[in-house]
Formats: sequence, C-alpha cells, structure tokens
Amino acid sequence: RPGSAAGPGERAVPAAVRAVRAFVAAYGREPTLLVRSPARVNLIGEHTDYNDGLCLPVAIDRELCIALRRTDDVPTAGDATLRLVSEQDPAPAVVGLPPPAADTPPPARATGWARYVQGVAVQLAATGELAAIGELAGAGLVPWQGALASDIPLGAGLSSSAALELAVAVACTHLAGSVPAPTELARLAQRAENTWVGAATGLLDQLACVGGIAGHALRIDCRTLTITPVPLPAGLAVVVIDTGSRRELVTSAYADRRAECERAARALAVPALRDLEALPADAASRLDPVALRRARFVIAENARVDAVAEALARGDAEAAGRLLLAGHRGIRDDFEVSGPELDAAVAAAQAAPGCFGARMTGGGFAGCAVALVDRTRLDAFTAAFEPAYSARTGREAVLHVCSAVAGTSVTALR
Ligand code: GAF
Repeated sequence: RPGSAAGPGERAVPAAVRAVRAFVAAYGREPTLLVRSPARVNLIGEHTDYNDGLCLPVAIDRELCIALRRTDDVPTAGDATLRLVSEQDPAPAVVGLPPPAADTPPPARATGWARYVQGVAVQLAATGELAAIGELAGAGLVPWQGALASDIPLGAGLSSSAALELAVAVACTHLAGSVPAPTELARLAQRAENTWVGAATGLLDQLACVGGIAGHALRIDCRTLTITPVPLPAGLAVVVIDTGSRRELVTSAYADRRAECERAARALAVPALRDLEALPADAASRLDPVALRRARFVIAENARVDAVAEALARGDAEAAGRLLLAGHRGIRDDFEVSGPELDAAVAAAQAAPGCFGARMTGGGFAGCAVALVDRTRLDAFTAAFEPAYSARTGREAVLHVCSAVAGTSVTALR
C-alpha cells in the first residue's frame, strides 16, 4: 500500500509539494509531471459493485500524488522501466519489465505497496492489454522515475490502493501519448488488483477515483459502467470519520461475502443479485439463512442508492441521512461486515447535533464511517462526537470534512 501523511510538522504541506520535494531529493533534478489521484468515500451502495449493482461514491480532497519524469534520456537510470520512491518507505518500487511477448515469463511479484505499481505496469505491458488500450498499442511502456506522497490514510477504506493504481496507470499512459477512457483505466487497475495483488474486488474504488467530479457524488451502475453525476447540496458537509481501527484478514471475509452473494444469485436463478428488485416470496425456502440475509441486504442497498441520489438532487438531506442509517443497519445485521468501532462511530455521529445520518463506508470491519452533517453545525457536531466516540471505544477518531473533487489527473510542471 502507498505511504500516507508524513510526520506532524509536514502534515500542513500539500502532498503535491511533498512529492515534488521528494523527487528532487531522490533524483537530484526536477520532475516534469505531477499526477494527482483522489481517495473516495462511498455514501451508499456497499458490496453492490460485484453484484452488478449501484453505488454512490464521492472522490474526496485527500490525495495521493506522484511527481515524475521520463528516464529514456538518462543513460544512468539503469534498467528499471519504472522506479518510484515513497515518503513512507525507504525501499522504492522498482519495475523492470521485459518487452511484452507471449513467451516471456512474468516478473516475480513484489510485496507491499510496490505490488500495486507492478501490477498496473504488468497489465499495461501484457500482450492483449495493450490492444485493449487501443491507442497505446505498440507504444510500450516509457521508462520513468517518480516520487510518491499521500494524505490518504492506509487500510481505512478510503481506497488508497485504487488511488495508487490509477496514478500509475495515468502516468504510464500519458507518457505513452495515450488518453484511454476512464472506464478502461478503471478496468485495467481492477485487473491489476484482481490478478496481480490477489484481491477479488469490484470496480467501485477505481471508477470513483478516476471518475471524480468536483461538487458531485457519482451514481455508478456497475453493470453498464455508466457514471451519473449527482450534485451535493451546498449546505451539506460530507464528514469522513476515521475510527482509528484497522483489521487483518479482511480479504478472506470479502471473498466469503462475494461467494455468498453468488450462491444466492444462483439459487434464485438470476445472473446477479442486481437483477432482483425484491426477494421472491419463496426465497426463504430456496436460500440458506446466510445467503438470504446477504441477498436481502444487496437488493435493499441497490434501491437505497437511487433513493439517496434522488434525495440529494432535490436537496433533501434529512431523507438522504435516514437512508444512510438504514444502510448501516442492513450492512451490520444482514451483511455482517460492520465492526465495534464502526458501530460506535455511527451511534455517536447520529446522536451529535447537525447529523442527518451516518454509516460505515468501504469494505467493512474497520476503518471509516461517513456522516452527512449540516455545514452550519459542524463545530457543534465535532464537539459532541469526539468525546462520545472516545467514551464508547477508548479511541480517538480523526474527522475529515471533505469536498468532492475531480478524478485522477496529470499536469505538466514546466
Ligand atoms: C472494497 C472493494 F474494493 C470494492 O470493490 C467494494 O466492493 C467495497 O469494498 C465494498 O463496497 O472497497
């Protein structure tokens, strides 16, 4: 996983500035490009993406930045196709790719955050993947060196991994003179995560990260890959609550949930749970109790996405907030991927002044919750929330009041 914020004194320095400084310190010259990739928070529509369903994320103003420069003009750059240093890790990610050829064995897999970097590069270089990114065909990977800085907390359910994958994908395709469609980039990053990192995730994170639109949530149809912008009411603050909790073994529980949903869809004779608007009357006799609960959640959650999108579009924050709380109850009781800190954060948020509604967000078990809060009452919300959460958990939460921002982008530095 990519590095997060540097030490306390550095926190006020934007990630973009830290990335440029780190580049100069590492390579002794100036970078020429800056790639910025946002985190995402999902407002509603959790664990629906791999059921071909709907979700409603927001790309937020916590970002991962890579300052970079191509190295095919530097004879001393070595054999590495790609070298990336991180402010959080003394060991760089180094990818030395052989030319893509059917009979070339794939490189050994890196560990840690370098694996995401390598996974994207391998996907881009693989025979067939280049053809999928049409304009890149034949261009191959342009070698580059870069430095990474990030303000996205790690393992918190805010998609630090997708932000890294998309940043590397955009860096590589930009240098190759290609501008793939956002959905193509997202699918490429997802393939890197599925096949190279080994996490069987859906497309929510990658589409949210690459498709972000300032001031808007994104209604994503994960079957058609259509993204519909939903304006966020001006008076509404999206507050991400990092509960400070982190969990291991999330990957295996995630795979279990996915398998349970697929089992439910098979038993109900539909291609995916997306294809059901309600549980059939005989569902209890066709499904085991676990599959029944999973299906009930996914079907209700898809409906909540459209209901929240419609509520936000008409400026009805109270209705949106009620739906978020209903979503939390469903994911806690039927989908069973909440956790004690997430439940405590939601309860403390719901009881605080100005809160329209809250729920856990992301894959689950630990990490972050999200609350919709009246912007004029943010101080009162924070003052009430913080001690209430600490009293319940003995932990301190970190609150991020977030803006909706644009997706992964690249700019020339000079
Ligand atoms: C994780 C996964 F990566 C996403 O694909 C999605 O399934 C999410 O959990 C749950 O909504 O972030």
